[in-house]
Amino acid sequence: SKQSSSPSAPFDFETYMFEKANNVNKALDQALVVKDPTKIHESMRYSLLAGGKRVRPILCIASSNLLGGRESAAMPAACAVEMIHTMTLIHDDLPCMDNDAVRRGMPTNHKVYGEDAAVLAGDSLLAYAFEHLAVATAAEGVSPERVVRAVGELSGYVGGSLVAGQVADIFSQGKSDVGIERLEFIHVNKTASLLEAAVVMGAIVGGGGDGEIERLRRFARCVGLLFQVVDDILDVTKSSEELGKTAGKDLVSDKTTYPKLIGIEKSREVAEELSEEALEQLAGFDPVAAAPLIAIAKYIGYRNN
Ligand code: GRG
Repeated sequence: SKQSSSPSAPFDFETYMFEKANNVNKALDQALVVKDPTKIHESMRYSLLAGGKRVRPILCIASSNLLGGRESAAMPAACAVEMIHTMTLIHDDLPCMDNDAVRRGMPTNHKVYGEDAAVLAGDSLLAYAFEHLAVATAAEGVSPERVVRAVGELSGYVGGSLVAGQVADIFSQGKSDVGIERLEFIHVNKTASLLEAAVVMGAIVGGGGDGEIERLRRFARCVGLLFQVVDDILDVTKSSEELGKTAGKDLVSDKTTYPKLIGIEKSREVAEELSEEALEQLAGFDPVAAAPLIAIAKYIGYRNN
C-alpha cells in the first residue's frame, strides 16, 4: 500500500491529502460532541462534517510540519480554522445573504434546521473555534505565548478581514464600476484571509521564528489569491464547455471577475505570477519538508475543476 510517511519515499500528493483529510475529519468529529440541546449541536455537526476538501486545516498541519511541529499540536488550530470556515459558509448561505439551498452537495443548514438554528449554529461554531484553539493547543504543551499569538492571529483575520471581505463583496454586487483593486481587496479578505490564518497559526504552534512566520504568511496570501483567480478562470472555461460557446456565464452575470476585467489570457498570467511568488517564499526551506506546501500550491494553481 502507498505510504506518505516514509521520508525516503517520493511525495505522493493524493495519498497525503487523503490521509490528512481523514485525520482532520476524525479530530473534528471528536472535538464537537452532541450535548443538550441536541438540535443545535447536531446542526453544527451537520455542516462541520459535511465533507469539503479540508484545504485550510491541511495547510495548517503542513505549515507546522515544515517547521518541525507535531501534527497533534497543530490539529486544534487546524480544526478551529475549519470551524470558522464552516460558520462563514452557514451564514453565507442564509436567505439574508446568498440564499443558497445546496452546499457541499447537501441541503444548506437553514434548509434542514431552520434559520434561527443556523444563525446560532454559526455563532456557536465561531466562539467554540477559539475555545478549542486555546484549550486544546495548550493541552498539547504549546507555550502560552504561542497559544495567545495564534488566538490573536485568528481573531484578527476573522474580525478584521473576513467580515470586511464579505461586506465589500455584498456592496459591490450588481455594480459596474468594480475595478481590479476592489476585486483584489474582496478576494484577499474573503478568501485568502482564512488560508493565511491557517498557515500562520501552523507556523506559530509549530515553533517558527518571526521570519519564517512572515514568509509563510506571504506564501498563503499568494495561494489564497491564486485560488480565487483560478476559480474565476474555471467559471468561464467550464461554462463555455457546458454551453459550447466562447463566452461563459461569468462574462454575462453581474459578478465581477478577473477574466471580465482583464481577459482570460491576462488572468492566466496573473495566476502564473501568483504561483511563482508563492513558491519563491518556500525557496529557503528544506525542499523535502516543503513538498506538501509546494504540492498544495501547484494543485490550487493548476486544478481544472
Ligand atoms: C466571521 C462573523 C463572521 C461572519 C462571516 C459570511 C461571511 C462573514 C463570510 C463569507 C465568506 C465566504 C463565503 C467566503 C468564501 C470562501 C470560499 C472560497 C469558499 C469555498 O471554499 P472551499 O473550496 O470549500 O475550500 P470546501 O467546501 O471544499 O470547504
